[in-house]
Amino acid sequence: MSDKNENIKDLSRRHFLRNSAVTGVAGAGLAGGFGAGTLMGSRPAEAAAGSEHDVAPGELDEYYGFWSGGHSGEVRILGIPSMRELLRIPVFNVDSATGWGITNESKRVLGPNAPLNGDTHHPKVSYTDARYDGRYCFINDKANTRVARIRLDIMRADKIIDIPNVQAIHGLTLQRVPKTEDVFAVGEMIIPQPNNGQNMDNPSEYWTMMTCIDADTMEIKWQALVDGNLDNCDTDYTGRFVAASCYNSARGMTLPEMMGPERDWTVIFDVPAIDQAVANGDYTTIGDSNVPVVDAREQAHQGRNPYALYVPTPRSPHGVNTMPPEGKYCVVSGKLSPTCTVIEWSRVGEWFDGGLDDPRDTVVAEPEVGLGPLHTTFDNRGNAYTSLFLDSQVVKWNVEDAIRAYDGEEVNYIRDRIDVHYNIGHLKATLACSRDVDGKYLTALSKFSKDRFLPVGPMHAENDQLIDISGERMQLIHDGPTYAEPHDALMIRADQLNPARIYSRDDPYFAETVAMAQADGVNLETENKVIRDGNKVRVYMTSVAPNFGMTEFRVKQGDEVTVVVTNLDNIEDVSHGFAMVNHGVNFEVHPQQTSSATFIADKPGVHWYYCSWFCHALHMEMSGRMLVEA
Ligand code: CUK
Ligand code: CUA
Repeated sequence: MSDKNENIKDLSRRHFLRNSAVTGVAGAGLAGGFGAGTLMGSRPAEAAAGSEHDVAPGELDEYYGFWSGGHSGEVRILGIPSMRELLRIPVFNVDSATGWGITNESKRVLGPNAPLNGDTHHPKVSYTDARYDGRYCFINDKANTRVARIRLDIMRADKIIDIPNVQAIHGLTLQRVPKTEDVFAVGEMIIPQPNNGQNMDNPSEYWTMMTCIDADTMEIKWQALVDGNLDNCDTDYTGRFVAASCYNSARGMTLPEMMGPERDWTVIFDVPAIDQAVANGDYTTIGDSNVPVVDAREQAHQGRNPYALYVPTPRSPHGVNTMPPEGKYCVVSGKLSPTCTVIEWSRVGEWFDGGLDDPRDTVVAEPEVGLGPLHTTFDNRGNAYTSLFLDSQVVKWNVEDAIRAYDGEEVNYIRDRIDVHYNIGHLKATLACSRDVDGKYLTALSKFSKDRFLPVGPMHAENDQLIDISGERMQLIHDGPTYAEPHDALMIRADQLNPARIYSRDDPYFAETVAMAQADGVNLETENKVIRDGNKVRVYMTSVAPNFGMTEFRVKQGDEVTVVVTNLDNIEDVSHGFAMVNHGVNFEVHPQQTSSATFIADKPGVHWYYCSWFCHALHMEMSGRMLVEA
């Protein structure tokens, strides 16, 4: 930001304060006081028009928002339009509050030796007939090449898998029709195949792949080898195709090399054709992995590639987004090109079925939208909204008009622009990845907040802004500081989710712990008992506010101790926690839940444990002693 802009902002803030004190309302005319020219189309005063979108204390939001937490490794749930953060779901991180990464139940999901960090980008909620069905949220881990599935009844991950043969899972998307059976995960970086220390010096032999995962079993169905680096992806509304943006088609290793060619690709996969190839045994495997790998590179095929269509797309395309509600078009955002490329899905079908010769014939528009287009979202009135990283704007444009312009007609397809603060990455409108798109709100995930919030040191908050898109012109209604670092988000109607209020005693999340108790002959709901098995000690206790069922237990120094707590409270929100002082152990035990953690009692003496979740007037007294004999 230049000083001049700073001054303008400062002025407009003071102007706003003065005017709102007088009128109590910030009118749209406020900015006009400075002349539209001075403000260069920036409309900061409209930020104050949010009162009609306020969610009063005690009132509930209209939408659930699912936010990626970036390199915090988590997924967050926000209420929209209040932008109130409702929950953090730990996934690829260790979480002190819930004990994710500490409990045996979470470690079973994470797997042995799981990395302690992650980088989530693209949360996607499962579909039935292209409508959100509220069953699962899938999320990628770019940092450690994993994919997780989160159960949306208990808001905990129940499966996390490593993806072989690729590095850095970035784009992630789901089959929409007839329902989510396939999960598509994009491997971003190109690597030698196999990546075993041989052939490291020949980048022209580095490759990456698209991975298809079974949504129910979370087993990998196949991988498809491609040309170039893959980036983002999205599916169509028939269940046949998945498209991925592909940058670095020249396979460069350095920035200048990666920016070489004028055009990269959008790679579109014919999913049933690849399924069929796998069924026919027409695949290889690589290294230690037994995942079927189908060769979808251009060079592997004489004539028409039956698995993948490479549509030349201007420079380093990034976002890939299918337009609702019918899913007629796919918009690929240019990033280094000021354009978006609109591909018509039915023409992709024609190409695969032999009806079109030139892959570019699938393109029906290529509007110029502004500098640094990254992602595109949609309303229910035929408009697209593209984030412009370099311009720090959201641009609204009409898709059918862009198609007419591409056909040579003189039409202006740009409808509106609004400044965002600052340098936006993803954006998403309410329900915009589903048939139920409603064109009400749009969230702009800005990468820099700079001067929008009180300074808190060198690390600044991100700024997730909410924009009202229900009218002709976009209106900024909320600034929401967030912790590092939301990439993508999605918003679904509140009625499309039906989370559990308390745990069910037969929840599979802790079924293995229940089975362990059964093998020990312990009834978790009624008994408090210590079972010794060599130097392994299992301590079973209940919790009912404000008491643990056991206020002391005795072990020997060096014992491996597993504490299992079952919360018998069955009133919503009466959660307990179990913290063992000086042992690095704390975990959640929500109503009717069983949780456990295992540690070594390596220090002789008295060690207190206490309830870490404020649960009762006598919460501080909810404690007990572990006596460790030397
Ligand atoms: S990416 Cu971050 S701004 Cu990972 Cu979807 Cu485009
Ligand atoms: Cu139980 Cu605090």
